Amino acid sequence: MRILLVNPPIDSVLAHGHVSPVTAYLFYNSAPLGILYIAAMLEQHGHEVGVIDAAAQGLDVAGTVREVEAFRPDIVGVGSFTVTFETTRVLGRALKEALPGVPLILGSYHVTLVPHEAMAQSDFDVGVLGEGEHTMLDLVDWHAGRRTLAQVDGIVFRDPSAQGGLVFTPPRKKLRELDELPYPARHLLPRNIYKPIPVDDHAFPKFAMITSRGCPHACAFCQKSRSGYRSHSPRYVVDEVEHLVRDFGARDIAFVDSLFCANKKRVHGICDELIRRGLHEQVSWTCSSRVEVVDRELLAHMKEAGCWRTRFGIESGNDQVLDFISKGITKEKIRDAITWADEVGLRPKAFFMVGHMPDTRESIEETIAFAKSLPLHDVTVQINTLLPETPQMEIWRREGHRWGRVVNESDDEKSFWEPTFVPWGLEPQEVVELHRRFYREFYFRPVTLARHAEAIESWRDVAKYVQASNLFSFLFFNAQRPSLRMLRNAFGTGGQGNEATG
Ligand code: B12
Ligand code: SF4
Repeated sequence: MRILLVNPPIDSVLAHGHVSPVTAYLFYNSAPLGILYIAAMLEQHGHEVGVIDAAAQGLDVAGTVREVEAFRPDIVGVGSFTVTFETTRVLGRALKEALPGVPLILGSYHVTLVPHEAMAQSDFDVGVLGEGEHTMLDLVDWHAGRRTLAQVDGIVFRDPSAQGGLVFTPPRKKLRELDELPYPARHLLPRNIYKPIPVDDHAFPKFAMITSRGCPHACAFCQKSRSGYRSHSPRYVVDEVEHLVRDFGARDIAFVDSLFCANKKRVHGICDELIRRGLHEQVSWTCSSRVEVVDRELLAHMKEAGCWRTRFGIESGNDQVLDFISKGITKEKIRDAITWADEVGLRPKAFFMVGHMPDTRESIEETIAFAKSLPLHDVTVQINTLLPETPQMEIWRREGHRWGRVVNESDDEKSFWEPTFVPWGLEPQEVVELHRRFYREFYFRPVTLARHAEAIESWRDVAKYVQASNLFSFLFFNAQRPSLRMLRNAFGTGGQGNEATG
């Protein structure tokens, strides 16, 4: 059977007139691994599979429909996050008109989290809830007449005679033996279309890999909280690294697991195996961790095995906020982990958010000061957004009025970079100003500039910073293009810059 899997275009995002540089980098910097795992599984079972990453390939809805038609698929699957759902809805309608007899399957986070809403608002025939590898194989069987939809676990499908017009089948069991999966079918996408953001661009080509699924923790803002952690064995992980180096010429790998370092023994095992096979000299890598999991010994071993960066979720520098978001970490632990990572040469990067429910101007200022007091090399700062089915959304439903108000209902690209939820005591513009100030205060310091200068080894490194000047001016000044006046203001030679917040 011919099956086409699509990562949707971002027309609704583009419709805002001007795509922010953050979006331009974020939407195109990593392959859709979920889709590629499903594609690999279908190929393994003898099907002809195509993959379109419409956003990364620069296709709009009309262009995507043309590509889909050209493939002549028997089944089309589209995977949508919440931010891309609006375009996915439009794409679904266009595909239904162009290919009326072809079953349209909707998968990935949005339909999994809010299935009633996603199905009610779209023309997809079936929604796949959770992991899609085995469910898609069963759906192919259904299309071939070998089983009914009711016999496919983990889906929602339309049935006018059912209550609400939808039937939910029993949940699909989570995959236990991840090592049985084939590697993601990266060969189905054009080569090297994904470009890392400059501060994450260590060596190219760079590939994303995922070595575990889910997360045992329960941070209030996160959709991965308590999602059942499972991992690949060190051997499988290093086999895949070897495959990426040998078959794709990988020079850098981002392990994009929610929590790569959940299990120290496994990470030591991966490091031992990378070193044993000499891969630590051929490819570098980065990963995520939690501060309370790592120790100096583990971080040093990672460095020896080729890791050049660890990413830590810190989120706030205020104790009450850390408690509220159930981060389960203390400032002391944070300081220890970041200091060790820096000492062993891992160039630590941290994620922060401003606009947590209990945040005030003072707590955000405390967070900025805390970030600056740590030996961090880079930060990513986002504006807190209430995502569906997170513990934070539960709090909002229960007692939201205590904490603040929603100022923008949209789930579009503005989420995370412009306020949607604003705590009482703060104005939306103030949150934006504090967010951009966080970036300016963190980066425009001799110590951070020196750390970045140290990492510049070639003209390519210089060029990537120049190319990203629009990204920096957006993050630092909330402006689309850099200007000399902004820089003068930033370095304190021209008074306070209105451009920064205007
Ligand atoms: C890598 C990653 C990215 C990469 C690649 C994204 C991609 N298209 O895969 C990049 C950097 C581009 C990215 C960007 C963003 N991301 Co992101 N990302 C991740 C991350 C860390 C890993 C995703 C992954 O590869 N998982 C591994 C695969 C195997 O699992 P999977 O994706 O769940 O796929 C399975 C099922 O979902 C399902 N499935 C998936 N697709 C399809 C398609 C079909 C047809 C079917 C049937 C099934 C199906 O089957 C798959 C295999 O079992 C996750 C967190 C996480 N650990 O999962 C966040 C996550 C997915 N990202 C998230 C967000 C919010 C974003 C951004 C909005 C960030 C931002 N601030 O702007 C953007 C939006 C990008 C976009 N185009 O929509 C949220 C999603 C929330 C939501 N409700 O949508 C997550 C869950 C993080 C979080 N904890 O909140 N992201
Ligand atoms: S923020 Fe990180 S540690 Fe917390 S629940 Fe989400 S994935 Fe897990």
